Amino acid sequence: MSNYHIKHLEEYYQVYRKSIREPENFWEEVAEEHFLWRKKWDKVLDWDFSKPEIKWFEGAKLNITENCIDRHLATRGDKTAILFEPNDPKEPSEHITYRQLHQRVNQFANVLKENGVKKGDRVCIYVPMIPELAISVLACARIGAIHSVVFAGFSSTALATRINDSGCKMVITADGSYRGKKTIDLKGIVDEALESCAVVETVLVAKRIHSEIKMKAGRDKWLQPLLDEASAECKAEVMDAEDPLFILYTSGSTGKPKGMVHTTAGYMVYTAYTFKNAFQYKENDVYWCTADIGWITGHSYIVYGPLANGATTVLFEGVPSYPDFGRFWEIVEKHKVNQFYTAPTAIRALAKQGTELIDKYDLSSLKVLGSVGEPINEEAWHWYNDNVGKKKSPIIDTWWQTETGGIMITPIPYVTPTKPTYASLPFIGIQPALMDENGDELKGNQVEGRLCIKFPWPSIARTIWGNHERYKETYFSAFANNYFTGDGALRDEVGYYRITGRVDDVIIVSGHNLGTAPIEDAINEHPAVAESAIVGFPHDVKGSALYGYVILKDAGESRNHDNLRKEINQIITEHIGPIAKLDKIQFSEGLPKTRSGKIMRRILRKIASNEIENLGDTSTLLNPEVVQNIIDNRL
Ligand code: 6R9
Repeated sequence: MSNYHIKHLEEYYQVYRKSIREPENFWEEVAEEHFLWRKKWDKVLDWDFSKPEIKWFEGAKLNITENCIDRHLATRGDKTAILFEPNDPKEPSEHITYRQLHQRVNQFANVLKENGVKKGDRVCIYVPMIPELAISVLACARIGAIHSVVFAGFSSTALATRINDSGCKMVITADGSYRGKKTIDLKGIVDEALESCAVVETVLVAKRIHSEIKMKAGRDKWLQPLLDEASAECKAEVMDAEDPLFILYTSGSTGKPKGMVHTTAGYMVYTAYTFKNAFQYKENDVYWCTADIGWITGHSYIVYGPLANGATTVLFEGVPSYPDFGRFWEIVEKHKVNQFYTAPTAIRALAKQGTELIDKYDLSSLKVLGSVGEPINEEAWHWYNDNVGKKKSPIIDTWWQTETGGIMITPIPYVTPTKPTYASLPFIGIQPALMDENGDELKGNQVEGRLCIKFPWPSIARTIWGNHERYKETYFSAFANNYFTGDGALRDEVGYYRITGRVDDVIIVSGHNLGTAPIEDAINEHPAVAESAIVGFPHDVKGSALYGYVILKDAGESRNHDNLRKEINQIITEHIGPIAKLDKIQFSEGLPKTRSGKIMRRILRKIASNEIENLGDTSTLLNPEVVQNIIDNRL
């Protein structure tokens, strides 16, 4: 198991250095020792960032589902692969063993084939967080169909755009979904979307909420009867290393969503290797990532990474607030969860509830706590560390992107000493660089700039579906021969990285570059503040000035708002300096967020600048209703 499982800091540095000096040898060793290949590669890596073209393990043949399922049958056939925890805690959880997963994926794969899906075809998966979601993803991979999962909270318009962009001939969905107390009419949304999707021939419908839905003759089919008829044996399609495995859409700052294309071998190797190390996963651990499979976090760290390691991965259908805000902790206790991976936005929402509901449950099984999706502010970090981890479970603040496929910068728990708000050190094989505005690399420590990656890693997205030019333009044009992440970062005196936020979030006030994250961190230190977001707005003298949107913990906060404003600016002055003081502070009920919990600053920026006529598309927001409220109360 050389190199595969890092156990102390010295070993990290040793392995890291090797992975940088001899990347091809390093990844070849990892690939050889831990995976099942139908045929090994002719060449480990071929790359040219100027085209850009990146190929890993060229010439190799494999099927990722044989690595995620079949390979484990001999030793882990009766081990739980997927542990399904339903929305309603009264409904029993379901343990799907590796053997059962094998049968169910094969049956599903046969149903796909019988319905005309072939290798290379695109299949849209619009399914809530139920076992059929993971199973349909794997069934596509089994037969070499390219899955395009669309988060089952997106609107019909967003769904239609994605179906048409990649030309999906089939949609897999469910009658409806549960979300806390609510049910959502998924099939109705699909029907609406398909009015503008002529490419779709077949819709397979899983039964979840047993609602009355319309089935269109010749197009729509109930899934279960087809599965019942299907054989539980389906030979895995033999894929080339660089055959596309999936498309996943990510929204750009402008224009239509980008269908990021991930390919087979490199993605498998990197997600498996990062999973094992970033979570220090050991046989018999129970691992839980609260993300939705509709996001990259769910693809890489609910499905592929864990299953490639023969792990037990929890799949949770519900929400953190149902039936109450203790639900996450109840699940941790019930399944004795060892690794828990969530997002800062969830941590802040839970922190708002205090600790009473945490104290009710036994969280002693926890060994590793993860964070992903946005910078984790200092207050949330400490709350997570003190109350959930009881100061004994390291927090891994994992920085990465849909485009990177896997975790890029993270502490390795029990190996890398953590530092609040720092994603810390690059993962094995990752070569970050910070650039100044002129495109020159900032060498040494204590520097801040734009975050790039200098050298390819196995799971980098290979293109944007149908638009290689845009791929080149977006990621490889800003800095020659570098992948540009779009994020800003600083490197501290010991070489730890702190992500300062999207570069488009950088606000220049009187010539000073200010990242949003450190200022928001400071504001959130105020005891009355639950969450905040700052944006720039035009200012005669300063160029830009800062506008803050602040959510108070107690909406009925009786204290004088002007005093609160003064106190907030005082804290900012103490933490960053008077240059970062806010010109305007609006107390609002909520912040517009994407479905994955990222603040939509584009909208806040427009409101702050009084450009409310043209707010752009708000339909994919988690909470479109807060927008009007913010507009009405703008300063
Ligand atoms: C995995 C995922 C990517 C963007 C990324 C960055 C932000 C993610 C972060 C983080 C600070 C972290 N981001 N993790 N910022 N610290 N630990 O979230 O992918 O949805 O594509 O978002 O999210 O800005 O560029 P994706």
